[in-house]
Amino acid sequence: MAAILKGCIFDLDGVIVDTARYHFLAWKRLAGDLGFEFTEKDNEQLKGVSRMTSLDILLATGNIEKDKAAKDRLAVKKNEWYIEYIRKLTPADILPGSVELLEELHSHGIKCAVGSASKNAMLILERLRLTDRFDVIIDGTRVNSAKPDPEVFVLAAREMGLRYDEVIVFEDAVAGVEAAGRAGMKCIGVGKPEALRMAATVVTDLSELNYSKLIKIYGS
Ligand code: B16
Ligand code: MG
Repeated sequence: MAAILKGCIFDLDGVIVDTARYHFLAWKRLAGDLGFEFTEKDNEQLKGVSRMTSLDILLATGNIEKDKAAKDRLAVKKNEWYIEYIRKLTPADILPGSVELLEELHSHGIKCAVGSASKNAMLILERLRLTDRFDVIIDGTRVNSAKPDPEVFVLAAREMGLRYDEVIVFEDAVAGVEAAGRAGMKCIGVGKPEALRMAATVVTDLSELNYSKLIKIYGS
C-alpha cells in the first residue's frame, strides 16, 4: 500500500528563522580574538553541523590547535555571544510562509516537528513564539550524533509515531539533506538548488509551498 504523508519535520536555523547570520557574527568574533579572519564563505561549511564540529572547522581554517579544555572554553564563549543576538529575536524574524504552512498542515491533520542540531532551539522557538505550534521538538540536546547522522530526524518521526516514509523533511544544509536521505525520508531543500542537489525539490522559502504542492512532491 502506498504511504500517505502524515508528518513534516522542519530544520530550524535556515528554514524557520535565519540565525546563520548570528552564528557567523559570533564565530567571526571568536576568530578575531584568535587572530585570524573568518569570512562568510568559510561560514558556509558550518551550516547544519554541531557546535563542536563548527569549532573544529573554524580552528582548522585558522591553522590553530587547541586541547579539549580550551575548545570547551571557546565554544562557551562563542555561545554566549550568539545568545546575546538570539535573545533579541521576535516573531517578526520568522521566515516567510512558515506560520501559514504550519497552520495549513495542522488543519489537514499533518503532524509537525522540529529537527534541529541546535542546543539553543528551545530558546529560539520561545523568542519566535512558535513552541506550541509543534507536536514534537528534537534539538541538539536530545541527540548523540549530529547531522549528517539521521538520528535527529529518526527521533522526530518516532516521537510523532510515524514511519520514515510517512514524513517529509525541510532542510537548508547539505548535512541535513544527507541526514534525511540516510533515514530514507523525502527531503525538500530550502535555499540554493546548486547546494542542495540531493533534495527532492528546492524552494527559496516556505512561502513557495502549500499542502497540495507538498502532496504532489511527496507522491512524486
Ligand atoms: P548551537 P539547525 C544548527 O541548527 C545550525 O545550522 C548550525 O550552524 C549550528 O552550528 C548548530 O545548529 C548548532 O547550534 O550552537 O545553537 O547548538 O540548522 O540544525 O536548526
Ligand atoms: Mg539549518
